[in-house]
This record gives sequence, structure tokens and C-alpha cells, in this order.
Amino acid sequence: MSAADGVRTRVLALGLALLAAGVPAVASAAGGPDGGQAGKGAGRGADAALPTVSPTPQHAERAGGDVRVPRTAEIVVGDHTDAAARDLLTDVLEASGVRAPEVRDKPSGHARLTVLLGEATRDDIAEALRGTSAPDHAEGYALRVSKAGKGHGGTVALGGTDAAGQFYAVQTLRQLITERHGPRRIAGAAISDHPSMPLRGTIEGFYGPPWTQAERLDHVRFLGDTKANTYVYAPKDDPYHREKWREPYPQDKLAELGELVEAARAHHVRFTFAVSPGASICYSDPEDVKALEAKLQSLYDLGVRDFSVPLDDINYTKWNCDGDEEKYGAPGRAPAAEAQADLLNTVQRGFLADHEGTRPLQTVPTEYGDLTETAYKKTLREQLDADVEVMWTGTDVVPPEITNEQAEKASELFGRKVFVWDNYPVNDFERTKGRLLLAPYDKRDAGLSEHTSGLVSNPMNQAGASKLAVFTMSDFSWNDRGYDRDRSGARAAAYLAGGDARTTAAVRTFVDLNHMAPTFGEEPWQPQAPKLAARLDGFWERYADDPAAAVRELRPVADDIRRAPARIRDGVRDRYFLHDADRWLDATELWGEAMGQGLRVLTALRDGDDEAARAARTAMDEAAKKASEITVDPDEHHQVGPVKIGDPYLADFLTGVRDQQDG
Ligand code: LTM
Repeated sequence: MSAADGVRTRVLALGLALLAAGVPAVASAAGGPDGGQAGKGAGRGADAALPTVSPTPQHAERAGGDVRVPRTAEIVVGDHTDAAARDLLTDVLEASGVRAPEVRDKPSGHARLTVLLGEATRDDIAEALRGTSAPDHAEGYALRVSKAGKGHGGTVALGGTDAAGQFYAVQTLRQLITERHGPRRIAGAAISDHPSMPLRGTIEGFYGPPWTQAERLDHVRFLGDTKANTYVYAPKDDPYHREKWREPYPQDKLAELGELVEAARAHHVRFTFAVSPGASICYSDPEDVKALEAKLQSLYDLGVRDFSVPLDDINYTKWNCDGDEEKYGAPGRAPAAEAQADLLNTVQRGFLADHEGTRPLQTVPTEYGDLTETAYKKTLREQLDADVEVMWTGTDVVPPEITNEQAEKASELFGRKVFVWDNYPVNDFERTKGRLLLAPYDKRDAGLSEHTSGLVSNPMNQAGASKLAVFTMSDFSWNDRGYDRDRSGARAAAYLAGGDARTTAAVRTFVDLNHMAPTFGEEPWQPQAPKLAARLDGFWERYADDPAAAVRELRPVADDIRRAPARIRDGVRDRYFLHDADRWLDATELWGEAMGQGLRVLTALRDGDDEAARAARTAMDEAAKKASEITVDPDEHHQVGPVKIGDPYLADFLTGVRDQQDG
């Protein structure tokens, strides 16, 4: 089995788990431009709500009753049917119980289910779309499910504006198939959809242990599932990306990159190769420019068509060679920008212009995290080729918020719409020590799509654990105006849980305990454990008032925490997530145990049973001690330290119990 096959198999494993369990049925177009409520309630009829689709479609509505998924079906393709979309469709139908769907270039006329896949303008597709229009927008699609007369069968039309649009139409269809009440059914939907932002996805741009090849292969498949189209390869600790940027990749590494490029393509993800020469380049030396282009060429030869030359985290007020001083003058912000613009323009106007199929160059300027006008930004704005995409992290590098006003200002400063590199959920900086960052995306203005060219997440050292946050970021970048943080967070948990309700609830408990997102400053931009904090808020007052009731009310919270790890280990099929979360799951179980024992202490004290109180206290302290001794794996985490769970709330609660006992 090839790696690409392996990736496809995993698509099935996860997508199918979701299909098998059925996705929660709620209105899918809420908040979209049309704001349409898709239906009235759960069920199968023409009046029922549609299943939730993520990312939220721009426009979705009920078009009729559900269509039952039969044992046999035909996929009708044409000259312009996208191969990746066709393969995914085959997988989706097979996973829904169709035996070996037949791929044909004309319908036989007696299939129970016919799925038309291709460009939206193809005659048969246009007719079957019955007025559901494919938006005139890159990567857009139209989808319509029509029931055949009084029978059980029907037709599904999947029409893309382009090849990616076809793939996304199938990703939507995957989520319209449910089996909530008997046989699997396709919801009778009419959807017209397109992304709000042209560039969406992730940049592996953190310090510390880079992802493994297996994690990256899994990740590009995941990005495809969330309709994200970009993965930027920029791991700071790949020596050939930064320090040894002049040196070619060794053959084995090149082979891995080639495999990744193919896998990304199979999921409509643009593998974007980044090489970061800024720490040692001599801008004025033609040999250095040649070395850079040779590196890009080696990746072009593997099929890469998207490139980036990041210039972040370098000293730009000193030159690396005398030649630069001769050419650009004494070091300073403006000369640095001039030298950088020269280099980037050479790549854009020379190398990329000469290489077929390439898209505009991307860069990260050295000033990437503020909104101050400087000689550096002015020079870059005036001299950098207008086609080059410029990244910006938001204010303060790890921004507490990104507003439309800020993005507009950044775009003015750089003379183009900026491409947001959002440092979330990255956990390579001091304040993230011992943390997984799992909260849904938040505090980014609806409307950012009008001021930016795209959004990528800089994720955690842990690829699998990053999926929860990245899922919600993909949702935002596809449809920022339709984004709803709670709905998206719930969908992300359900995705990981394969649609199983109990596992989804356990994942959400775990997310709450790992909710805090620090900034570079003192104040976190996402609070820790908001649900737990709310449950503990006022507990001691309530306990003083009515101890039995207070303990009774808190008991399910402790039980949920203690049981969540086992449920997650049992119900989540994603081995990358389970691997990454392992130590945090261990700690969660122990904290849950400690909290439960703490409640026993309180009950025993109330009953005047000192012996039982002492025994529970010992068990509580032991569990808490074990939990606080668990540390991160230094091979997988840049910031080493004890793992953090629900801090400080859990530890504070135990302190409160001790105070009660010790008087
Ligand atoms: O954000 C940028 C452009 N550069 C670096 C990242 O590589 C790093 O992961 C984040 C978070 O520490 N901060 C940066 O400044």
C-alpha cells in the first residue's frame, strides 16, 4: 500500500466513523449571507433540519426529503471530473454501504442513486442542480440532492467552479449522509458555497521538535477534510530550512518531501515550501541568490508550485557580508527592506515567472507583529513586487484579538492585503510550558476576509492535538461571517470523536481543562477551564450553606473529569491525537480522582467520620501528587515542564478541602 493509499484509508476510517454515528442535525446556514434557517426539526422529511456541515456553507437550504442510500449507485463523470474528488466520492459512498459504486460516463437510466460529479457547467449537472447556482468564485461549488418521484432513489448533483470546488462538494456530501433513524440517508439539501478567504490552512512554523512524516501525511488529509488548501512547510528546527539553507536536502529527506507533495495534492492542499535564508544570506552575492534558487528548483522538480521565503526572527540591523554594506549602505531598517525586496523580487520576477504553474511568492517580513509605520515597512511597501503575499501575525506576535481595523491598517502598511499567520495554537513559547491549547478559535472579527488574503494557523509541536483548534480556524477562514465559536468547537470535538455523542462530550470536557491560550504578555487571550470555573464558582459559599447539596452538585463534574480519558481512549480513533494527548489524559484522570476523593473528604467530615476523611485525604493527596509529577515528553515539546490541567482551579479546590479538614 502506498502512502497515498494509507492516507486515503485514514480518510475513510475517520470520515466513516462520522457517517456511521450520524452527525447532529441542526441548521447549517445560520449566520451565512442568506442567514437561512435550513429546516424546522430533526427527521427525514422536506421540513427537517439539515445536518451541520463544517465549514459552515455560505448558503444551504432544504430542497426536499432525504434520499435513501441504496446498495448500488452510479457515479457519472466527464472529461473534467477531478480525480481526487472522484476517489473521495467512491470512498464516501462505499463507507455508506454502497457496494463498489460504478463509475460511468453516462447514466444507465436505472440506477437507484446517481451522483453527477464534474464542473458545474456540464449539461447534466447544470440541469440536476435545478437553479442551485455554483458561485462565480474560485473553489466554489453547488450541490443538490433530489429525490426521484415516489421511489427511494434519487440524484445528487455535485458541480464545482473548478477542480477544488468538486472536491469540496464531495466533502460536504460526506457530512450530509446520516443514519440517525434507520438506513443511511442523504439529506435533501441545496447548497451554494465558496471560501471567504483564498488561502486557508496551517504553517508548520514553530520552534522545537518538527512533525514527523507520518504526522504530516495525516495532517494534509485532515486539512482536505476541513476544506483548507494550504500547508506551509517551515519548521524552524529543520536545519535545511534555516541554518543550512544553502545545502540541498539529502536524498532520503527529498523523497519524504516528494511523498508529502503528492499526498497534499490528493487532498487539494498546496504544499508550500519555505526556505529561510535571512540569518546568514549575503543579499548582494549572486552565488547566494543562485543557492536559494537551486533549493527552490529541487522542490519544483518534486511538483511544488507554492513557495515562501520567510525573513522572520533575524537580525536585520546588521549585514552578513561587506558586499551588502557596499551595495545598500550602513545597516538599518530601510536598507534591510531594500535588500530583502531585491531578493524577493528576483525570486518572484525571475524564478517563479520562469516556472510554469507557480503561484505568487509568500514571505514573512522581519517586522511581522505590529502596526507601527517604520522605514522598513515603507520601503517594503514601495519596493516589493505587488504580487508577493506578505504575512502578518497580528499585534504582539501572539495577538489577543485581530480586528478588522487592525487588519486594514496592516494592509495599508504593507501595501496589499496581508496574509495572517496566526500564532495559535502554537505552544513553543515560555508561557505555553506544559500546555496543550485546545480552545476553539475566537476573538477574530467577522469580516476579516475583506481585509486579508488568507489565514494560516501556526500549530502546536503536537500535530494530532492541534486538530481541535485548526478545525475551527478552517471553519473561520472558509466563512468568517458564518463562524460560531461554540458550534465550531462542538463540531471539532464530534469530528475527533467520529460522531459518537459520549466521546464528543468527553473530548469537550478535556478541551475545557486545556482551554487557556497565553499571549506573550501576562493576560491569556482565552481563559482556562471556563466551564469548570463556572461550576466551582461559589462552591464554598454553597458548601457553608448546604454541604450535602454542594457536594452532590459537584460530584458529576469530578466524575466527568475522571472518566473522560478512558472514554476518549476508547472512542477516538485518531491515533495521532491519542499519542499527543497521552500524558494530559493521564493527568486528567488523576485530577478527576483527586477531586472525587476531595468530595469524599467533605462528605466524611460532614458525617463526623474522621477515619474515612483521613483515608480519602490520603488518596486525594496521592492522586494530586502523581498528577503534578507528569511532565511533557521533551522529544515532542519545545517547552519542557509539568503538564498543566485545569489550573489553578483543580489545585485550588483541593486546597479548599485541606483547609476544611485542617480547620
Ligand atoms: O511568528 C513568527 C512569524 N515567527 C515566530 C514563530 O516561529 C514562533 O512559533 C512564534 C511563537 O513563539 N513566534 C514567532 O515569533
